[in-house]
Amino acid sequence: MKCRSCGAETEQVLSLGEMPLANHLLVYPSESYHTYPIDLMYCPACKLGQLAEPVRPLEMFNDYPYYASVSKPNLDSGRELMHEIYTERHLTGLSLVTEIGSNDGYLLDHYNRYAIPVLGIDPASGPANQAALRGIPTVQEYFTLKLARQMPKADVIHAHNVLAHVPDVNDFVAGIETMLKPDGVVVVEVPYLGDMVEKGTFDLIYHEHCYYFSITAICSLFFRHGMTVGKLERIPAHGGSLRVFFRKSVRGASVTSGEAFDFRGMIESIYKQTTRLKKWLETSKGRVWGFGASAKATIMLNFCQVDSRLIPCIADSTPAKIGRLLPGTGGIKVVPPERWLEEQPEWTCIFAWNYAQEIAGKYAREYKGKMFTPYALP
Ligand code: JHZ
Repeated sequence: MKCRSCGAETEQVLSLGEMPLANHLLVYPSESYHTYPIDLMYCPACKLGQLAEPVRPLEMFNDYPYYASVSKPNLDSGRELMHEIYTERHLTGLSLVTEIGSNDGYLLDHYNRYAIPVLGIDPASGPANQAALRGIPTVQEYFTLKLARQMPKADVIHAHNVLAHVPDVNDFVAGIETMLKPDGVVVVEVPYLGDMVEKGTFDLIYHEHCYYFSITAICSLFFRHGMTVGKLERIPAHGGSLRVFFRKSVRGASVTSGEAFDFRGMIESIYKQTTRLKKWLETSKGRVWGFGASAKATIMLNFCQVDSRLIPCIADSTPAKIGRLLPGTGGIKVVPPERWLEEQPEWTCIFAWNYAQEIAGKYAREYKGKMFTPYALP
């Protein structure tokens, strides 16, 4: 298979087998659902990880239950970033800040409070409607080059955790370049392939994520479309992410790094970790519930073949998830945290491990059991 970014030949580095769509939460236990293969390919030329067969976005984002505002760390980091950009770029009432994949407006809301004109673009109707209710104008469409040509030019474009979701990544980045003012800045965030491979966090691999970016991969992709790196940071989000600031420039060269990824080591650690988790769940004394019905939960539970006999419920504060069932788990049900606190199961596995500290801290006084994550067993 050819790399969908640079066109070079790719090689398969790992396979998770057939999996349901991670955010396709069921309404009824007997409801049918599709599974699709997850085969991870790697392009040695531009160092981009990518799924062999992307699923059509329409199948994943029309009924999308992920609301970024539910997780407070998202709001906090959005506020900090907004202040940084506001100060650096002296944004005024004449500026326009556009976010692609704006979800429920968790980031643009911070600009809105400073009366800076904003525009969101997101095809997922539930979160986009929520953003509109907050007063954030939101175009409910998939972002493409064609759409970019119809949009106003922006001083700042945010694209956080969205670049990996788009099969035609060259068209998407060409659209960003088209929508950006000549002296504008683009801020992109993606989970970092290097952290994922090193830590063995395979539950970040699911159909929504067509791509797994290295520094080389993201920089060469934007360079191909006339943009160079202003600043590159490694941030802790999602177990380790890249935050890259791009600007238009025809000069310079793409960044290449000496990155190398030990996929064999990652496979070994996946099998070691998931075998230990399954064994621990089967032999532990006391009830075990989950916390955080994240996309990662669906992948972790399906890969380990853990069902509702081992973990009956997962607590989560997202109204769109509560009452629904995780696909492929024999009916593990999403319940509100209040119900989990009433039950006080002896153990709680935090499947949203990226927020383990936040969740443990938030419930430290009310929850009497013990908490752990799939990657750090008790
Ligand atoms: P969370 C997301 O994946 C979505 P997921 C997306 N596909 C993406 O690209 C990646 O991130 C990078 C709940 N929660 O953010 C909310 C509480 O209930 O790890 C969420 O359901 N209370 C766009 O789905 C879940 O946990 C809390 O206090 O893996 C977290 O999901 C907190 C902090 C979270 O994303």
